[in-house]
Amino acid sequence: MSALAGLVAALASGRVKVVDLTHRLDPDFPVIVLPPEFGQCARFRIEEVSAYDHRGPAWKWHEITMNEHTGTHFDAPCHWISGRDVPAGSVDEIDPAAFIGPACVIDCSAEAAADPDFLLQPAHVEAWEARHGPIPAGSWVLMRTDWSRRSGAAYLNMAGDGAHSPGPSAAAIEALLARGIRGFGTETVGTDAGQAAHFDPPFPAHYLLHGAGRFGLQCLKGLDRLPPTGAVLIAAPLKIRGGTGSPLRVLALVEEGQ
Ligand code: 23J
Ligand code: MN
Repeated sequence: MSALAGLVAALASGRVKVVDLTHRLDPDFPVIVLPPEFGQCARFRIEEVSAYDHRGPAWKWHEITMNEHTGTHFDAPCHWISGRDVPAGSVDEIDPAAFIGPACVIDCSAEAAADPDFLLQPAHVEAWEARHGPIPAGSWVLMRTDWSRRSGAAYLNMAGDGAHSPGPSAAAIEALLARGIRGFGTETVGTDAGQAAHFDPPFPAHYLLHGAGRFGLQCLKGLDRLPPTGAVLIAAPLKIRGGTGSPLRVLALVEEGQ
C-alpha cells in the first residue's frame, strides 16, 4: 500500500485520529497585553453582513478582523527583529512542507501548576530525552502546561509587575535549536514566559527561534491529548503577504496506542 493510501485507511478506520489543538476564535479570548507605550494586539471581532435576510436573502456571512497574533496562532521568523533578514521568513514565503512535522511533547503541567513562572531548562529537555529518546531534527517541540484550561484573567495572570505564565529559558531554546527543531509551541499567550521582557535577551524564545529561521505556535489547546512522541503536527498559517504570523487550525495526527 502507498503511504497515503495507508494514511487514508488509518483515518477511515480510526486507527489514526485527528486531534484539534485550536481554541475557538472568540472576542472573549484573551490577547497579549504589552506595556502601554507599545501598539497592542487586537482581539477577534466578528460582524454579521447578512443572515438570510434583506441584506442577502439566501446567504449568511461575517466580516472578521483580528491581529496576526490573535488566538491560536503561528509566528513566522519575520515577526522578530532577529529574523527580519531570514530568507522566506514571512508566512506567505515559507515552504509549505515546513508546516508539517513530528511533535515532541514535554509535560511541564505539574511544574506549571506549582509555579506559574516555571521555566523550562536544558536539564528538563535532557531528562525528557533520557525517557523518550533524542529530539529528532525537524520536530515541533510542544511545552505542555495545561495552561489552556485557564480562562479569563487567569489566562494572562497579570499582576502589577506584568504577566505570570510559564515558558522556556533562553538556554532551553538554545538546546532545542542545537537539536535542529522546526519550532516551539506553548499553551500560553506567547512562546515566551510572562516575565520574559526581563530576560537576557528579552523574549528569548522569540529572539532565538526567529533569528534561527524557526517558528512559534501559541495559545495551543489541550496538549494533554498528545503522546510524548509519535504525533504529526499540521500547522499551516494563512498566506498573508509579508505576514508575521496568523491564526490557524493546528491539527495533530495521533496513532492509536501511542
Ligand atoms: C509582540 C511583542 C511581544 C510578544 C509578542 C508579540 C507575542 O508573544 C506574540 O504573539 O508573538 S511576546
Ligand atoms: Mn505570536
